[in-house]
Amino acid sequence: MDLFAAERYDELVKQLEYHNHRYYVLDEPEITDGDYDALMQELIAIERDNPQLKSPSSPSQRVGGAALEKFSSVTHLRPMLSLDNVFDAQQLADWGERVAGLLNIAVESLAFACEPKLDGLAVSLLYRDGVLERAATRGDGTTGEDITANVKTIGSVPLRLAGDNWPSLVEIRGEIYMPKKGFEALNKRQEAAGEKTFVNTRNAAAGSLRQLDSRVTATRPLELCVYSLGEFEGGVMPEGHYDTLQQLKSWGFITNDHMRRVIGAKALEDYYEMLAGERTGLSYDIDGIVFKVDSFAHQDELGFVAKAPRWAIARKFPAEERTTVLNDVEFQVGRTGAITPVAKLEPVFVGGVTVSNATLHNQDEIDRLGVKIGDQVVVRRAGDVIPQVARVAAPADERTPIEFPKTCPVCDSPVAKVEGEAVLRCTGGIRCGAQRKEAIKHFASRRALDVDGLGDKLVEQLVDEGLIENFADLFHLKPVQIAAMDRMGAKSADNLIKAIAASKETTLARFVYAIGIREVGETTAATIASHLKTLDAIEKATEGQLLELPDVGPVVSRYILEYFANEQNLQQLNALVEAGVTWPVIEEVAVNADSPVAGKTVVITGSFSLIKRNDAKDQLAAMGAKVTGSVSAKTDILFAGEKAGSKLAKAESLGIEVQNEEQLMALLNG
Ligand code: D41
Repeated sequence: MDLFAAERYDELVKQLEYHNHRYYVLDEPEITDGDYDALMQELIAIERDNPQLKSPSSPSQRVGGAALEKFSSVTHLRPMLSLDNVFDAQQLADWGERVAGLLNIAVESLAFACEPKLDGLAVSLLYRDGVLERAATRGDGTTGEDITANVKTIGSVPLRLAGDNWPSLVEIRGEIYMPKKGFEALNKRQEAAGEKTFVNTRNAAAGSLRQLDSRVTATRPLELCVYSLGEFEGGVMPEGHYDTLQQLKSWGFITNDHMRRVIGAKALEDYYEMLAGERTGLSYDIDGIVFKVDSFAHQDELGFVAKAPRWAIARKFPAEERTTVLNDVEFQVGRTGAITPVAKLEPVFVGGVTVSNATLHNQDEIDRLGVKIGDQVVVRRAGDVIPQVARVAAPADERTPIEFPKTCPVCDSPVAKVEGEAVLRCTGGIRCGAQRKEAIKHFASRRALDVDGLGDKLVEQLVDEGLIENFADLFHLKPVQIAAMDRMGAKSADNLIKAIAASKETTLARFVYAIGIREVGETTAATIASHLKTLDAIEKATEGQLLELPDVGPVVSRYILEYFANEQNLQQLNALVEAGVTWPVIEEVAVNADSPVAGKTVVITGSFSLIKRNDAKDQLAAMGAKVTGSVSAKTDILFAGEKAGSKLAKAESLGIEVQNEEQLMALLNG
């Protein structure tokens, strides 16, 4: 090997790391972009001639590499928790009092860390012996996607930790976001290139990180701001949040320079007011303020409830509101025939996106708002929430009342209102084009039969062209028919045919969910499948049997009975089975009659961090418990997770034994 090359290589790596840090982290470059590029090109040339020199932490990774087929999934070493929210000063003060009370400390002397809540994507970076090994999205908190190649292109992410005293393994967590300036520049570039622009900084950051080609990510103005530690081995943990951020800074990360350590509850509110005032002047978007109990000893003592730590809280900014004009109201027909009035608004930029449609829900909501067409209305939108009409700002001089149609706007069938329901429904059933489309979209959706590549637009077109009228027709589509649709070619048609064939192998739970019985969501479908075990048994189930099932009440059982009493539905199901839709046989599980819950009636409510509620239900049932859906005098134990709500209150008022997640896990683990 060329010794000179090896020496020069090490020197270049050091120089590039140094200048990278000066440029991206300190914002104080010492050399021009051109000089930096020249060093990078020299490095890349040496790597090309001496591939054995190139390491995974080489600065050349910053420019991106070969595109991936797809992201692989990553299980986090420790779950990435979420943040609970509060929305006003009182709730924030209550939180401060509550944590101080739990710690047995006067809130006036408790130390908190305060920082802006960046509006980006939470990520986890794993460093082994100081080298960035893996970067992953938060995902659902337990598993995320491996985005290592993309993250390496972000200039402010150290590929190797600076300084020393780093632990042998450390997981560092933070937010990847796009600063406002970079976002505007990116959108200008996109527009000039005839590419799609992004509606807000968060979507732009997400879209840029989700690129399979890291060379594209390398061109996007992303930043990382770090705020916590996950797994930590072979080193000395800092004592609290504030110290952690100092440590992270010394390792070469950017931390938020608005972070403050304060004492007492009053300071929390002061900090909120101060930063809320500076919000628009910040170089990045924030959607609230995060408050954390500073000391790790205190954090450990407080622990967490379900998925969120007790020791942290986000105070969200109020939903943004804007005034615009209600130009018209259109009526949309959903999968079950529900007719929803949709407000057609003069487009208005609110909460980070341009809004031109908002749901008006139903007649009751329209009456409550007292809104008529032509009025000035206030539109509200917070974060990812669906835009809403909050109230009438000013009635128009000439106002047109909103009138619900007498017949379905799609199929002209009569509409009906059921006693006790606020919604109006089309009575056309599957004969209604809108209901048919929605039903087929639902049938093919990810959580149902999961037909990859069968998007909403394509379903609409296939129905409009008369190629599919019911679920089973999907399985008889020919490649040439699909290839004739918009934006489809022979290759994509072929892929879709394969995906449709693959979707035939499903589970009974997915199948029951897919057929779209009213009020039967994923959870209820899974319950029905796991208890009744065969489609035949489900078809023949009596009201009594259905009411025995957890979470099935009189309304749901009536819909199930109605569904299977309908001859057309039964023909549909037969046609699907004949087309080859199958699922594995559900085995009988042995019931353990000696467990502490054998023969007991239990209810499980709220959310849990270590187990899915349905899995807990199945395990409890296997231990001989009767798991039911509502708390009554007959209930023996309520297992309550986070946000347990009314069931917990009822159990307490009835004096029923309540157990928390820890106790549940201890029970399940024997
Ligand atoms: O700036 C943020 N978006 C932010 C998010 C922050 N400053 N701190 C955070 N702290 C946490 C805990 C307390 C769980 C370590 C967070 C988040 N979590 C978070 N972001 C997305 C989910 C959770």
